[in-house]
Amino acid sequence: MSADSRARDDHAAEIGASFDVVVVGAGFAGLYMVHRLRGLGFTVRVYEAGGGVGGTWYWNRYPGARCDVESMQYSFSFSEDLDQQWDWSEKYAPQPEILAYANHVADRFDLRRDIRFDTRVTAATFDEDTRRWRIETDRGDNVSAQFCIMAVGCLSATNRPPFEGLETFKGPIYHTGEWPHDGVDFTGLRVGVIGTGSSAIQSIPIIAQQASALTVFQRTATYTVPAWNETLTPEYRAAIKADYPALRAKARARPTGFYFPFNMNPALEATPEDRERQYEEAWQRGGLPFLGAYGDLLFDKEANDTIAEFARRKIRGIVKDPATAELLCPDNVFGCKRLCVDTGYFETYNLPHVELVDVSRTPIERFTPRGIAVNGVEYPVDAIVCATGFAAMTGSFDRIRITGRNGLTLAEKWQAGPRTYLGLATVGFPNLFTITGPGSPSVLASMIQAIEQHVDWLADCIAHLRDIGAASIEPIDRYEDDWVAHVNEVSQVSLRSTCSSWYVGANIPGRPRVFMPYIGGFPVYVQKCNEVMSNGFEGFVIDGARSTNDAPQVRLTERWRVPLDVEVISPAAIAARRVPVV
Ligand code: N01
Repeated sequence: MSADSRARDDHAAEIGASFDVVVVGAGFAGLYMVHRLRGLGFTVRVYEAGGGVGGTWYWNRYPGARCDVESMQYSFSFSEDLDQQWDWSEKYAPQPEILAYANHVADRFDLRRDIRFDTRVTAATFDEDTRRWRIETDRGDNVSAQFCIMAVGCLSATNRPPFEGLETFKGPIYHTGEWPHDGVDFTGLRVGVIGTGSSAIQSIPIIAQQASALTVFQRTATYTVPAWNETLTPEYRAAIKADYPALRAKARARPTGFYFPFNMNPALEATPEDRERQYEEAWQRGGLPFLGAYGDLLFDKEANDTIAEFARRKIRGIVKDPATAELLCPDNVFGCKRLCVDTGYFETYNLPHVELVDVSRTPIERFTPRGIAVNGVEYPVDAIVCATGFAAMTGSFDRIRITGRNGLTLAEKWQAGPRTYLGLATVGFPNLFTITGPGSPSVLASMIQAIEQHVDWLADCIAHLRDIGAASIEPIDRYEDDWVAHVNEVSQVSLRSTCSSWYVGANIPGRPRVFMPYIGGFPVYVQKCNEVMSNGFEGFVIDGARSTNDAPQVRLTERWRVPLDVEVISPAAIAARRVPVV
């Protein structure tokens, strides 16, 4: 059944029902979580605000949406049969195909029966007497669970800037992150797009094909690398499938959680001619691996200047109008904001009906009934697309009233920035877990790998707690403080911490400026999680366990043991500032 063909979920409100685990969200994280928990015999209820599974890929249906990690890797790795039987059509699959994959997974593993769709969790409250969570939804559900798992996504809560005069605009206003399910036909319309991040860069070339006029409002110019997307041949797929586990293992050993060849040498030790050749080759391979051209690009500003200048030369070579080309040339650190991957983005500005408006110095003044005003000029448009991004990492938590011990809310605790232990849990909120939460590699790794590692860790953890009859688990202050300090310290060695990106919450005025994902690399992080578990959940206090003289038995999911024969990027390499990350 496709997500779109479903009737609205009309389940009667469940009041007083009790589960082992409630999972919030049925994106890739929620889907795999319910699969693992059910396999372990736990009772689970999943609540999903959308009308179907898929999370990000359910909501982000804007034209041109597709992944920018190669599909053969941007997919679940937990089932060899699934890997073997699913065929990706393109190097970077389009959104409908990724959504179809999510639906296939839900059907194949019979996951829907535990999911309540069209149901948004509004509150989660910890009851200190019972040590259970009470979960409430906008449909009147009021249930309890020993564990509550937030699988709410890192980029889910849309950022809708409160432009003045918004309500006066006569035409439709769309947000890329909440795109109409029936699609939008811009044929013959004058369209305004606000923003030039990944969503805009993917959608602008397609919208330009339909619109009679397209005006792009740019606040910050963006670095983007060609995708060189292509159809996958049966031979290519077969070659990977012949030893898929090997590719998956290599991917897990990479700082990014996905595999691509990279060069650990420093850019500044190469001659200008060698650098040029290296960058050109990397550009011709395209995509996010472009940042792997040298090992020091995100650590040494001088090295970074060389790749930034190369990228600017490319822009000037593509965009014919020199003034437009200059406006499109970013002047910030290359890869500091999330690198974009495009198909024909810069070329779009050579079309006669496409205009670029700089709003970096004079911001958008207001929406008018017929358009958008900037610096006293009204740009007439029939429809507006806000490609303005998300309240990243913490925005999805802000939409739920989460109350832990002593009446403390998560919003209060995270007022100055999110605080977690390993991005998995937070002091004051026992038995509450976050999948790819702030403080974990999450958005700096291939998301599906990051999700699977968290889900497996949590499944192993919850099974262990059941084995020992424990009532609750909660991080210890000191360990959380140390982890938050470590996440912050590691971020300082990277140039990524230097610009106003959504990684630091700076895309939205008023949010605390904190580098939220863990930048120390995926395998280093996985090893840390493994150690914590192997040491009997070091850094957590476990309450109410049966007394036993046995040493704690842990159930670490085998594939997350980092094999000794893979090259792991070590903390020493990070300190030496030689880590190609994307
Ligand atoms: O959002 P963004 P996104 N006035 O925050 C501008 C993932 N993703 O949805 O840079 C004018 O990147 C804002 O300007 P500035 C990926 O991780 C992946 O595009 O803040 N402009 C910026 O240009 C990505 O990074 C894919 O100065 C305003 C844009 O809006 C993340 O999601 C595809 C403004 C927002 O860009 C977010 O991407 C899509 C204002 N008031 C997304 N407010 C793949 O390819 C904001 N902007 C897999």
